[in-house]
Amino acid sequence: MTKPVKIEDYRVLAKRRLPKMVFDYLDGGAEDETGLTHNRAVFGSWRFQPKRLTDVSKRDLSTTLWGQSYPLPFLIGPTGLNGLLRPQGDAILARCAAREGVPFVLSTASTQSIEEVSRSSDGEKWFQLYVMRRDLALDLTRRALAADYTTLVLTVDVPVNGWRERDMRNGFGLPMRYTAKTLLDGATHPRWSLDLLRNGMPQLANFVSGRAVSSEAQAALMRREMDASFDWEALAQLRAVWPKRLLVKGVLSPEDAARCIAEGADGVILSNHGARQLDGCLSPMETLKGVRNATLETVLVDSGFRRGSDVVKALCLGANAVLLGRATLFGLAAAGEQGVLDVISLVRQEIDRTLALIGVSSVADLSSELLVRHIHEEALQHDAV
Ligand code: HOC
Repeated sequence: MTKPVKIEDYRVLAKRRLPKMVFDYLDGGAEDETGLTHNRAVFGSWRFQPKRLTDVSKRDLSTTLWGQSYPLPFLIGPTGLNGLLRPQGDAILARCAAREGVPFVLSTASTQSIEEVSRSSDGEKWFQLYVMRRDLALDLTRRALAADYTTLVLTVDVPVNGWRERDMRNGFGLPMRYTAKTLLDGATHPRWSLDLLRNGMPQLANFVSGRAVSSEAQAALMRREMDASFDWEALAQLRAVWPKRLLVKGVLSPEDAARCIAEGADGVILSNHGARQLDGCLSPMETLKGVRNATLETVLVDSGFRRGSDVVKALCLGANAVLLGRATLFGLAAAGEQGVLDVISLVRQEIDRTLALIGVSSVADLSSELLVRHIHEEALQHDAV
């Protein structure tokens, strides 16, 4: 391929470099994967109605979160097992985010430890929490606090694990089982296998043995034993022990968003977990405007963002910023640190160009008046906005 010019090009390169089972883990969704298609299709249901004859010669992409200005209206969201895509994947992502002046969110399911990633960059880091057991969650929370993570992101859309049929068919799971099929998969992707053998084995060994998180947390995580009893009362208890900013991720309704804020959260992240949990649910884009009407607090959003224009649409509908998941991971898998920086640069340029083309010179001036909803697919007739 000649030089990649869009995120999808990085996806194609990632697919080439990764063994099928690793790519499928990254790319796949739950059950019939209708959520993956829906998350993308929904962006097309809003069309821009540009303003003309406005001065867009200078454009400002910065956004403000809790009174602090960030140069870009997107950050790098939490994703698990990034060391499978590239050795030290999370440290790379954290460094790239720091270089661009945006936060990086470390997943509980990282192949590196909370402390190691903290040491790897001096940028702003947030920690995403899965609650497997309450005592383990408390332990992770204390470690994140001690390691200077500024924000805790509590994920609430995994009371049980999503049913990921690609992973089941491929026999993808940890610890990795070595079968003729998995060995052949690795052997036919030698660049990935050699990189892992040369640079990734200590990290993976730490992950599998539990030294990356904690052995108990790791074992529970690998069995995906989530605490399905975690409720509003548990959220209040977590709020009481975490003194810094707290965000709740996985919210999809205005009522839940308003209640999170009432319980003391500093904001919500609207998400359907990149269509990896409940296949038949709404895209967070469809609930964004309703949530914005329900709260004045910070509203972030993820799931399916692949274009700068997608980010601009979310900002028009009231999001304060967007989290990128697979987009930066495609860059990481395809070309390591440079790939992540290239993806960030592409999205930045696309946002900048979109602003100019819709006649708006700053992210702060975006509003829903710039969008017209144009439902052209039967699948999109459920309009929750
Ligand atoms: C074995 C642990 O958020 C996802 C990630 C977390 C995966 C953890 C897997 O894919 O939903």
